[in-house]
Amino acid sequence: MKYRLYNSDLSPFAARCRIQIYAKGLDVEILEMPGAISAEEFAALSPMHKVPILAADDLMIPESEVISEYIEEVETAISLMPDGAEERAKARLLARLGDLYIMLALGKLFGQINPQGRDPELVKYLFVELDKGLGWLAHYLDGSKYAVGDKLSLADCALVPMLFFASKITPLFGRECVLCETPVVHNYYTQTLSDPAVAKVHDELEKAFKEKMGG
Ligand SMILES: N[C@@H](CCC(=O)N[C@@H](CS)C(=O)NCC(=O)O)C(=O)O
Repeated sequence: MKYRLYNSDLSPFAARCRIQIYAKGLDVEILEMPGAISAEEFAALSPMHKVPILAADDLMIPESEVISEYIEEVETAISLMPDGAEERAKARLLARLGDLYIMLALGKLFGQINPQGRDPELVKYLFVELDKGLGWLAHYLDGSKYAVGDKLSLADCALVPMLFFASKITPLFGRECVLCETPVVHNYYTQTLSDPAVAKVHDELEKAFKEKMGG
């Protein structure tokens, strides 16, 4: 199978797929958007026009969660799913919890970074939502190195990029270390960074964030 990932180094959703790709050692051509192909060519790949998109030969797969599940099903040599049904449910729950309750709030906060035109009521509401999401994540983390046990899983691929953004964005609103306020989440985040695939993507995120935000 020939793979291409339409990527943005700054996208937490694309970062999720890259952690998985690196951890599995897959041969994937990574195309940085915008720029790798024209906007018209990109628009023709999927009606959502969002990165990431995985091209697997001629099959175009959008949506990071769907890409991850697809890769997991076809590239089985190294598994990023836990062994038992209970642990698998937990991995899926944590990734979903991150998507629905952490990343959604962070994505909207991203749109409020510029103090000019910021909506203080909306920001207040989004922080309530983010705190709820982080609290729910804390509830399910058990102090293991990874989200589920002692092995990297799709849950970590989803969560680490989100926590990176939480750590970078919230100080711009005066919350210096939102992760430190939830120690179990902070410990999880820092411990997971010792994983080579996670560390590589974390470096890519740092670099892309610096280029975009200048610091
Ligand atoms: N639910 C999607 C979200 C993808 C997404 O929002 N990607 C952003 C970059 S972080 C994007 O391409 N935005 C461009 C747009 O919305 O036009 C996923 O999980 O892949």
